[in-house]
Amino acid sequence: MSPRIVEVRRDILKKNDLLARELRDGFAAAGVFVASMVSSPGAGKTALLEETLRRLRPSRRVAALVGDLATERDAERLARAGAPVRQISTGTVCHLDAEMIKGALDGWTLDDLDMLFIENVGNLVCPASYDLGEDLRVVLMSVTEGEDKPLKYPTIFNTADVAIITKIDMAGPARFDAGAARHNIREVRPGIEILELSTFTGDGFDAWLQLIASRADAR
Ligand SMILES: Nc1nc2c(ncn2[C@@H]2O[C@H](COP(=O)(O)OP(=O)(O)O)[C@@H](O)[C@H]2O)c(=O)[nH]1
Ligand SMILES: [Mg+2]
Repeated sequence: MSPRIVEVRRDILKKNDLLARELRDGFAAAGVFVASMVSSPGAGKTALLEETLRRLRPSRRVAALVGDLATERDAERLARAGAPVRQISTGTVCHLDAEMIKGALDGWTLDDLDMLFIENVGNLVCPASYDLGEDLRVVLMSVTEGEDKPLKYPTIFNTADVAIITKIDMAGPARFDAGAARHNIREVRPGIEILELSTFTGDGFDAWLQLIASRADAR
């Protein structure tokens, strides 16, 4: 990369960081806990969030923002849980940024919410550098992706607060080595909390809900 391009990129990221700080202050002032989800396409973010919204909704005022290049499909799936949901269509952009979050929140009263979930565009590269003002960044990795992905895409893993290994109902057929996956995740992000779950069978799901509730209550 030439110095000029590096400079422009740095300015963009700085602008994003300032706006993300503004968002974070606004969320804190309104008492909204914000969790963002990142993963490769198809790791199970929408399925996990749909079930999360459904299970939290009786006791918490939850909402979601979901980013994709095109279509409203994920927003339609998440809306089935009965929570307010907005889709952010990024066009050709491979990540969400703070400005998109700010725009998508337009017209929503943060005081009416307890928790906001953000599903980022499915991608293990671009979303890593963009702070969205979230309290918790969760990276998902499914058992069919290969245990080496944390080593190949370290930035997305070492900027996350929690890692979830998804689709553990398929661990056997995928010949998934959980020990190796955990080792590789902690190689790039020492000490990170790692959960294993299946949205389909519900195995491990309670631990995820407990984690979210305790992080939200602790903030
Ligand atoms: N076996 C299995 N498949 C899952 C699970 N969760 C999601 N899937 C499937 O994985 C595919 C991608 O899920 P989706 O939620 O759209 O992933 P996203 O692209 O990360 O939002 C879909 O076919 C889901 O039905 C799970 O716990 N077990
Ligand atoms: Mg999705």
